[in-house]
This record gives sequence, C-alpha cells and structure tokens, in this order.
Amino acid sequence: MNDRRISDNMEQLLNKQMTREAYQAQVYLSYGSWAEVNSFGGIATFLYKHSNEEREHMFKFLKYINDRGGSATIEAIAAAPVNPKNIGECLNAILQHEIDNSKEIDKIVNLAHEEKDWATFSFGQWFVKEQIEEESLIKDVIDKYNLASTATSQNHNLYDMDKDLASASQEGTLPREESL
Ligand code: OFO
Repeated sequence: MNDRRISDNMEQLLNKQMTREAYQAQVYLSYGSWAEVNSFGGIATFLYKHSNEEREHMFKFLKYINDRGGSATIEAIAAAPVNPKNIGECLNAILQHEIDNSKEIDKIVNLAHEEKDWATFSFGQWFVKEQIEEESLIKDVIDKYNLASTATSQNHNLYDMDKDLASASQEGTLPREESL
C-alpha cells in the first residue's frame, strides 16, 4: 500500500520550512545571547524562550512530513545574522524575520490549496495563526521599547521594560535551565 500522502513539491517545501524554523531558532538564540552579554537579562530570557518555541515548530514540521509518508531531511542551517547595534535594531530585525517567515508559511498554504491537499492546508493554518500572534507580540514589544526609549527618564524605563519581558508569556525552557 502506498502510504505517501504528500506530493514531491509539498515535501520539498515543508522540508525547506523545517530548516527555516531551525534558522529562526538560531536567530533568537543569537540575539538572546547578545542581549545577555549586554546586560539585558529580561530581554535575553524572552529571546531564549522564543528560540525554543521556534525549535518546537521545527519538530512539528519534521513529524508532519514523516507522518504523511514523506521524509524529513536535515540540512545545514544558515548562520545567524550579525549582532544588532542596540535593542531597537534587534527588535525590528526580529519583526522582519517573522514577517518573512509568515510569507513562507503562506507559500505552503497556497500550494496545499492548489493541490487540494486539505490535510496540509489544515496543518498550515496552525502556523498562519501562530504567525499572526507572533507578529503582534513583537510589534507590541517594539511599541513598549519606543515608549521607554523616548521618555526622559530613559534608563529607568528601559529597566522596567526589561523586567516586563522576563515575565512575558512564552513556552519552553531556557538554555540556562537545561541540565548538563
Ligand atoms: Fe516565528 O514562528 Fe515559527 O513558524
């Protein structure tokens, strides 16, 4: 019995996205480390947790590809971008990564629709929704940053923002909580 339930094109696109999710995780990890080194522990916590979320997304793709009779292919992950100059640049770069990622998710949903592959269409909807939430979350953080960095008592506001992000709702564990 042929248990292959996705087309070759779809398998290729899903594999590409799986690698992209791994890349997203690396971007957040790299920026998190940069924030930690620059004494923004709260922002680092937020970014580290988000890195783990992206890694969970990568696993979702891996499992889906394999469950549908395809084969997940583990490929090289591109290097994370160079360190940002400041928090503003860091947050804006993250938002752009998320917007670019949303466009890649749209390609999967478009192909699924074209191929009448309703299982993948449904799988893709989870990511469409997730991207809406993520873009909105980062925009919200940018708004807070803009408020904090333009006020007169700048350092005090940045300190408060850093504390806020430490308790922002996120899933996943921190690299610093992993046991060796
Ligand atoms: Fe940024 O979320 Fe993955 O897909």
